[in-house]
Amino acid sequence: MNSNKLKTIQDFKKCAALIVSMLWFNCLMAQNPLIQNQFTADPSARVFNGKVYLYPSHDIPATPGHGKAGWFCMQDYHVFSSPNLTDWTDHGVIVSQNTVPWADSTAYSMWAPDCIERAGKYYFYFPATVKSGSPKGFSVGVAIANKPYGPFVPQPLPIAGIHGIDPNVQIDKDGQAYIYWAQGNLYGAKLRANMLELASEPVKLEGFPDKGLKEGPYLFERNGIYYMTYPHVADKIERLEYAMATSPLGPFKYAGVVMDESASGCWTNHQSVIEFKNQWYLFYHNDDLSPDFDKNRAVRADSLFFNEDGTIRKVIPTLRGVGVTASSGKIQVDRFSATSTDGVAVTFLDTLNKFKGWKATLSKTNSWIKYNSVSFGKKTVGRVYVNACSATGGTLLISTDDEPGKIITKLIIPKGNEWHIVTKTGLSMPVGVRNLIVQSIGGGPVEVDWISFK
Ligand code: FUB
Repeated sequence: MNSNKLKTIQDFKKCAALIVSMLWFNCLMAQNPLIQNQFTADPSARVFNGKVYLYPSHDIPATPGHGKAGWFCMQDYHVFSSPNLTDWTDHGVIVSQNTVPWADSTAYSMWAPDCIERAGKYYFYFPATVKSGSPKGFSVGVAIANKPYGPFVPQPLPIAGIHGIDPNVQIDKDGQAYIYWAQGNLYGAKLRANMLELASEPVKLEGFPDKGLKEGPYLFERNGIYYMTYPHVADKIERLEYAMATSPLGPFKYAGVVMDESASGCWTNHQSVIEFKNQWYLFYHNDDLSPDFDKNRAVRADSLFFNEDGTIRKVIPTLRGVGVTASSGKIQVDRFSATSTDGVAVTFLDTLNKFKGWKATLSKTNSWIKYNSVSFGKKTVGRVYVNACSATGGTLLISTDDEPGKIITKLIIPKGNEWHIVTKTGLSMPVGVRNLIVQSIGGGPVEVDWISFK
């Protein structure tokens, strides 16, 4: 083959790969962590108008003159929404330390927020360091909007009577609103109907372990039981616990652990709990995108279940997270539901830019990865795309494991040091929601970034 012809073929292949990647450009992340284009923490999830809205803190790395090195650095809040817990939209900045009249715009301390709807208005509660006046430290402010994603207008002053962090607001069945916050221990008070002023003296909530920092209160009600969830340093770092009561301000009774301390050692955790389409979910955070610095966190979600007696079953954190993944999107198999363990490693694609995400390496014959709940739709014939790299060359078996289990294809990943999208058409496709299995069945190690079907 002459060199001109070869060049044309190479150009064509590059062009085809570019077009294929552009087709996936708009797909947002669906697994844990939920948001992978920025650091997010302290997730307060809410269901408004049939969608899930996520109000997290927004961690950023401190830079000289902006925030304190080695500490939390947060200057604003974004809001995200999802119709299905799989596709997330970033609605951008809703409140910033530069636009809150009473907040110190040099403090970078916009910590854990919350948002609630009352009579068609959305009230966004956030802690920040006060600019001047007494007492110094954290107060809690409110910003109001007509839509869950803003625009939010901050109130000129913080809520009188609250000094602390991590506001959480709930409206009880009788219409009475309550606000909770933390200041080493957990506090609560009634809110007036305007949602801007306390209607009762703050009380220290009772029934929690005496020792160890408690913060991040988040209350929800189910079947007449009020569940107060909170992070607590029972030992060295935070774990998520809960207590139960029969009224919104308690007294509470300690009921157990919702999530153990993070295996990665992330010092903080922070939670919210929602019911969405008949399933309960726990939102929390970890340090997935910044394993060497746990003040740059990333929010996650996993399913939460109750026992018959109303107690909460401990949630085991997963990478797979929640929601059904469309087979036509990028299925990030490194966010697996299960693996063979032996011969499977998950590492960053680019350690200099961790926002690019992860890859899975299947290094041994028969090593495998399972990714559950992929929606294949109704098409019975299709094409697979695998973004892979194999220095030695290898073969993948792609199948589904559930009844009726199905081999979709055997795919040869050619030898080479470059990542490329390997594709094969004319495949007999599974239909409906299936668990996907990717297995190495020969050759050498294969690195896989994502898989997709069209
Ligand atoms: O994000 C800053 C603080 O870390 C939060 O306010 C706490 O709940 C902890 O997550």
